[in-house]
Amino acid sequence: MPERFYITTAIHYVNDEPHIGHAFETVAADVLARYNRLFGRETFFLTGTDEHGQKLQDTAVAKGIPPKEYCDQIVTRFLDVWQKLNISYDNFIRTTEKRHIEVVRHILQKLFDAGEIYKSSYEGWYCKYEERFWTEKDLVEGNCPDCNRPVTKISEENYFFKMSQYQQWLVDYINQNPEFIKPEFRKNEVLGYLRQPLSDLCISRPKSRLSWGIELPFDKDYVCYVWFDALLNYITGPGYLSDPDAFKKWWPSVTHLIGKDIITTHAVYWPCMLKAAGIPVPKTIFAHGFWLMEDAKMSKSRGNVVKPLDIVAIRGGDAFRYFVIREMTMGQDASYSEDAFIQRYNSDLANDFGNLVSRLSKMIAGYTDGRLPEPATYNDEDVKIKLGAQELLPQVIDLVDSFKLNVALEQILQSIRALNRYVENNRPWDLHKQGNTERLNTVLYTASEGLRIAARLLFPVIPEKIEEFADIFNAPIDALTSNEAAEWGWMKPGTEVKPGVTLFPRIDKKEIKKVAEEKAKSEPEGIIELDDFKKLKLKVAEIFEAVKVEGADKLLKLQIDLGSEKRQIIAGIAEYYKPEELVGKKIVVLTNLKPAKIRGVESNGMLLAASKKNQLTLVTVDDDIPNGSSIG
Ligand code: ME8
Repeated sequence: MPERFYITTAIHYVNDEPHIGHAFETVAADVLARYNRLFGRETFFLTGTDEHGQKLQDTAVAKGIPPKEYCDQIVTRFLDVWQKLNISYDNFIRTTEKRHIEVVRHILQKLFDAGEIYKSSYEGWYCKYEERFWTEKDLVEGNCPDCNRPVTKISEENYFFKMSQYQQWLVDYINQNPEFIKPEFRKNEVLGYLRQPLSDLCISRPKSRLSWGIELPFDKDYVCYVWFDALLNYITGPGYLSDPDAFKKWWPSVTHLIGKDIITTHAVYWPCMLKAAGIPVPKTIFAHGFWLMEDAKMSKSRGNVVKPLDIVAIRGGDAFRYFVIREMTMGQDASYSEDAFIQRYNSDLANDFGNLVSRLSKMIAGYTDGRLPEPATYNDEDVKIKLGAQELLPQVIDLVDSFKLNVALEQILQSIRALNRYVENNRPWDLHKQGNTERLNTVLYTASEGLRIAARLLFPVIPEKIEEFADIFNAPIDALTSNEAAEWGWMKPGTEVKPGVTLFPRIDKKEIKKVAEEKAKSEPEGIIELDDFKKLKLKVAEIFEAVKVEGADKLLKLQIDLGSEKRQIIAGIAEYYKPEELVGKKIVVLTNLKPAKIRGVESNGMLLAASKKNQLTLVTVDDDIPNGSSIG
């Protein structure tokens, strides 16, 4: 029976477009899927989007469109990015699809009928952002322990899944199955979590509070908790209800590739849910680390979110894929910076690999009849190259199977560097001058065949470029990636070679700047996202003192009352208002502007005013609005 490989990513929330973290996860799953196909294993790759829940409902409401319509819009952005990154998923699942809703309702009913779900009243602290309840002791300084946002006390009737009864079973299972949670330190983290008593899981939300979800089959006043819904995508995808034979084929030989922040839902809730439903648990859950931006956490409020398409615009999808896979030790965090990207691309792809391809193909064109020459007898150095190339495949299989994708790439690049040294040592240009055709032919063949074997193993990471490579050596990509092509000697002497293609033109910093400027020009001017506007903290303030700034005709120094605090701001309004006219006015102030010194005087905020030619009027609000009220 052939070996099988089923890989999933987390399904991504569609409340925003994909960032480098989402893209890394999807590329990494794609690379694993493509390697497994290359190793001759039957493979199924599932990815998709998580479309229910509070965050999504809130975002759609804020944009003024129905949630499903909003999901339809954002999902196209995900699909666009996945297409540009060459993601070869076998199935894309959206949790709003009928096939998934049926599975969720089926499992809920099954667990309800089996007495695994009960109704109870509950009082707890609810974090709207994380969409989950916390107990008093979980809170950190009164806030959500996960995201540090404020929580609200909620008391309501809900449905609960009897998760607590599976605690001991789960601990034993984790201990007995070292393949289940990876890397090892994450396994220990989960076991640490399971040292505390496990609670039952609240799996419903009353429709009065949240309507955007899958209705419980046994109570139409409730929808399903978004995580209970989302996790089930992994069984919907391969056909749990729609195609039981396919499901049996793929399940449970599944690897869930997820980020470190969602390990508890995957390694605790999910196996308990499956156990209760009588479905075997997944083979492996692998938690990768996070992408940081120049060592800092990415966040919208910091404005440092790395968008994959900005990098793709520089040198295409393959350059992005190579960078993220080479740069991240799976399991650890990694950091993006433009310098690191340029450095990695130029040294590995442009210099080591791209240069060798172009030099070799040119030498074959220049020193032979444009065809791959017939090698004569191999000397020790040639044999070493051949053996190195033959050892590469088993090494890469081992590394890929243990999720060491960055090491696998380094191994392949080392073999390419060895080929570069081999060409330098054997100096085909001198052999050509000397008329030593036998040796010249052997060197050119050995270097080309070594390069082809390495390039074949780069296919899962840079598929588009390896297709171009295959074209240079006149091999259709399907042939190059077939099992037979793993063998030394597969490329036959006499094969026509196309010379001089530059697979990876070098990049410099100036060029990146130009690409960014062109992108900025092509975007509609002045359009901002709602989230950009939300960054502005506008508040009502009352002016209680106003004086002129000495030596500055246009400036007034204002003392303002923001309810919870008093501040000083400097405003260029002296030509339009006398200081005494201003006292008592309720104005609108941008409060989170970086403090600045204007003519040596501290200004902490900025007032809003309407202006046209020689006119200026302050933006004011009615007197009965309390100082400090938010605007927006
Ligand atoms: O958690 N670096 O969706 P999501 C690397 N819908 N990975 C990152 C990251 C970063 N900076 N930020 C996020 C959800 N991720 C749920 C999953 S699965 C049944 C439901 C990863 O869109 C994150 O860890 O917030 C997760 O694996 C994935 O991106 C989707 O995150």
